[in-house]
Amino acid sequence: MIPCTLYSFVLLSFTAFAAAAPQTVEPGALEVGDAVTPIAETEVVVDEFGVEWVQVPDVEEEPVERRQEAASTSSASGSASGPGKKCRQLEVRKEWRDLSSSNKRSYIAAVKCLQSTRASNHTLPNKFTRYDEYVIQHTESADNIHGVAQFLPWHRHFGYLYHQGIRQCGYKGPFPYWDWTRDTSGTTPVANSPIFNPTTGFGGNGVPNTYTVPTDDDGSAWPLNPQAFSYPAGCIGSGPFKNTVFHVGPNRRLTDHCLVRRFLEDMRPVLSPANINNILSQTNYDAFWNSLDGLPFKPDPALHDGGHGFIGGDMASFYTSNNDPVFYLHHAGLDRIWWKWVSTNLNVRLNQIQGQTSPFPPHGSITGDWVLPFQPFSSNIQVKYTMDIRNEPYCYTY
Ligand SMILES: [Cu+2]
Repeated sequence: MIPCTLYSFVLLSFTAFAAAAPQTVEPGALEVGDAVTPIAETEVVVDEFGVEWVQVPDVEEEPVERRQEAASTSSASGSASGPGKKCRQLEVRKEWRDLSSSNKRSYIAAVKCLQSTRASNHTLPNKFTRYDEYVIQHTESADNIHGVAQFLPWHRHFGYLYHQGIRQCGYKGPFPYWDWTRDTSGTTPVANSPIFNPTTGFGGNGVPNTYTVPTDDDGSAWPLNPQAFSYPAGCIGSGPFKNTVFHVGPNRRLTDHCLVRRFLEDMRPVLSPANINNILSQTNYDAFWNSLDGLPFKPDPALHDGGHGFIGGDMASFYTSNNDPVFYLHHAGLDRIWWKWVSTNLNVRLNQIQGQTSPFPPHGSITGDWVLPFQPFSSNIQVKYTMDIRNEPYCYTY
């Protein structure tokens, strides 16, 4: 993942992450727009694709015991060094609207490449694509990774696996995320966000009466939310995915269908700076993840499900929400909020994992050894190896 050609354009900058100074007192709430406490002076190298690579100073050898432990866990990256090893350089992820026009085009082209490449699993019928395989994996894991403490770790690793696929389809720019507050801090409808621009984004709203929701019982614990698929839901009427045929979903079905959306501006408050600052002010991991996760496990919407509910249609399908390519920007946005929260008190929070492992009794209690399910799509990985994005296989920052 290290680019072979690096520009000689070198910047010295103060970065958002760093080896933490001893810090045991909980700091005040972090404002959404704030940079995380600058600590170390770090070199940033910008490559020809516009990716900023933060050079990590003093990558020392891992203690032998830890290295062996890491080596015994199969690495999802396929690298020999294994998960948990400090990265030599970190890719800085970018908000969608901060990507260059050519990177936006290239990213969309890579998504369409996944959607037109035959699935790696050849036991699937011909029509199934590499993109569909990510949707199948989300479906298979869904009941074990939502409404639980491992929700954030699982989706972090899943986002990394998707980024690998996007890279294999030729995208070399920064991996994009969605900062909802850039849409909700003003008065412009979220639907007018550059994220949903028909030419430089992911296309817009559904066209009413162009999609009929299946009404059969799909046998799932979380049936389709009728509101998310109700009038004026429909096939998207613009953008690069307007004519794309998806083969998985909605929910636990296998049907050929268009990408369905139904924007719901009512979700605006849960995507607002005030709501996100409240999430960032939580003082332990259990309170933190609970504050960003709401429906269908809690009575009120929160940031995670609010983003799904705002877009509606496929994004609101519990099992197959990642049919909508915006899923990955939304979840990278959540991943960023998690990292922001951790960065505020690295000493305490970097390895802090607490909370239930099942939304139903007996709820269980998570530890770092909890195994996140990715088979047969990829290797399983333990929660403890997902906690630090500056470690392999992740190697990124925000
Ligand atoms: Cu999910």
